[in-house]
Amino acid sequence: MLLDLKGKKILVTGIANNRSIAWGIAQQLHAAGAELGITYLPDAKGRFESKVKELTSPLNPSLFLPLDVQDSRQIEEVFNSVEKEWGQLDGLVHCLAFAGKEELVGDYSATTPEGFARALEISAYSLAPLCKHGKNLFSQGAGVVTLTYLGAERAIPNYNVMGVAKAALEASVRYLSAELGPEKEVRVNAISAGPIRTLASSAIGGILEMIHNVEEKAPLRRTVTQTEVGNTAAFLLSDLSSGISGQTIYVDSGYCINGM
Ligand code: NAD
Ligand code: IMJ
Repeated sequence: MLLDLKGKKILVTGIANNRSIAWGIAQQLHAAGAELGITYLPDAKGRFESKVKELTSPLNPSLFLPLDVQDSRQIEEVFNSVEKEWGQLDGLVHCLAFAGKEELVGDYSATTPEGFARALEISAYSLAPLCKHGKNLFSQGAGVVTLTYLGAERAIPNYNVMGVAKAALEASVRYLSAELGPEKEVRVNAISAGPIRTLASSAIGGILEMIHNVEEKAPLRRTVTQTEVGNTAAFLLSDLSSGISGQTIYVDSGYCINGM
């Protein structure tokens, strides 16, 4: 097999349910032979934990850990476990974002400083501490992949502060790529996915309109699937992409090439 992740230990964040993009990624990484570690966002009632555990158990993850990226102790504990159980890290998937609902409707100028800080902290900043803690554990040629959206570079209705966060995330990918490349050829890249119906998109006004727009105008005349994003993540975490770092790769049916 050309695309081979056998022997690679990869940590996947951002699985909430069976529609999550991170779930599509985890399945394709598993299919390519990777050994997986899964993190979930802990909540008071433990509902996410049991749901994500049940969903991911067919992939036999060798690590299953709570991670709220706003909690620096949890970040430390995740990497302590990676060090103890794996001793190395060959891949990291950052597939999470959050902004307050009220920030994702109406005027961008109405964004509050608290709303701005929270969206940027969770959706963009979090990649930096994950890479910092991963630094000593990354193997030669390890990969980091994050998820972004076209709203980073175009004004897309209601995306608002998330667009600003994704712009910061894409810039972070370039800075982290410059930082992590020299020593061990660790590569950092982003996948810019087209609109997909997930928990994080279905709650949004105008998502169906955006999807219809893609179906009418994208070169492929259809939306993309979680599996297609997963296949690109597998490529970016494999040795097949050994020359690629600091990039944003579009998995969007070609939508972003259109002039209008
Ligand atoms: P999702 O709701 O399934 O995933 C979002 C994840 O973020 C959830 O698992 C949630 O638990 C996690 N999360 C939120 N706050 C967190 C925190 N403080 N700490 C740790 N985890 C936290 O939705 P999705 O669409 O699969 O989103 C995954 C990524 O894909 C996001 O970065 C999103 O911006 C990006 N993306 C989505 C689309 C789309 O149309 N769905 C398009 C392009 C990019
Ligand atoms: C999100 C908002 C506005 C327009 C949007 C989206 N379009 C798409 C999304 C057109 C495709 C989904 N997307 C790319 C995201 O990154 C979503 C992030 C997000 C979603 C929610 C919904 C529920 C909530 N907070 C959120 N924070 C971030 O409370």
